[in-house]
Amino acid sequence: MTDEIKQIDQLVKDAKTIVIIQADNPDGDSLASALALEQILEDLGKTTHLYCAVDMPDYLKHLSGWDRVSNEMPSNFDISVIVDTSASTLLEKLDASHYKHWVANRPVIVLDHHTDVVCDITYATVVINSSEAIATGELIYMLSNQLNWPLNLQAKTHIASSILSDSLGLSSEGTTANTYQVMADLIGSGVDRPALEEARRALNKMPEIIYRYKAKLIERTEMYADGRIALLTIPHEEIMTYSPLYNPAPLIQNDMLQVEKVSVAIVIKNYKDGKVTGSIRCGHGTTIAADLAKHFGGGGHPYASGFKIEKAKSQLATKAECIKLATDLLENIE
Ligand SMILES: [Mn+2]
Repeated sequence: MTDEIKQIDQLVKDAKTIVIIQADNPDGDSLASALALEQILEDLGKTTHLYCAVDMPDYLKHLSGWDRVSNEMPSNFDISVIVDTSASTLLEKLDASHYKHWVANRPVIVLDHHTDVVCDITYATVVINSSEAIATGELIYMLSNQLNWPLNLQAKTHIASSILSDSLGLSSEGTTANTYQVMADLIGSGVDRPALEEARRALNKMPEIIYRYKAKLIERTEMYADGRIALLTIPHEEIMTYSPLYNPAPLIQNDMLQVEKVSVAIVIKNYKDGKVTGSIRCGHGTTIAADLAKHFGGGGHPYASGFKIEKAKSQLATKAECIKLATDLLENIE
């Protein structure tokens, strides 16, 4: 057992009330691993609170318990656990709030698997950033085995959801034999995988208006670098109209990558106040997503990443810079 694991064991043993924190970009792994941890810690007799500065997006609402996540924090707690991020830029909303001092003045455990990022959360007490885990949920499973933490069926189900989410249904590059082994153990001990799939699909159904909007997005997709980069810009008005119903990036990005020759799919959202966000997905063998996002102050994985610029000097220039850099990065890996 490593020193970090021993330290986590002790911190949890000594704590009565624990806050579980997700970053400003909640996803299937961060939510499911937070919910798994909630089950484990409650079974250990702890009182838990789930915190995220931003609302849970609709597409995650198939994960039962999502509605227990709050953007408020209790004033009395003993320790906190940050799941699925090591990057302080993804905790900006927490850092800007009065909660930051509450968190920073108590022990903080960071559980992550984004090994391209060195933890820069200055108030972290103990950090595990695992290169072996495909999802934070897998790391929690590993910790549970080592520390004899109880895993009830709901916790196991959430761990399975977190792994399926970050491995894109066990299909992504980082999926290892061990990932399958963990999934096999979970299913063998009662997790109903078809039910998880069905719940996710039911929630991912789109309203007709979104189906028709998708046609417009396909029509508007721009190709660069000899057809290797597909790029789409979503203007403010469309973000306002369609984003509450369905996030445009996941609506279109997989289809972009299904076009022959395309190996990078970029969706840029331009907000009225000058904010720009970018979502980047890469096809098999094209590992430039994290590098591209990092240039704009973001981060992520080799195949999936994102960035956010609070106030771009010029949204058009940001787009041009993104295309230029993506083209350069593509040439570098060739
Ligand atoms: Mn993750």
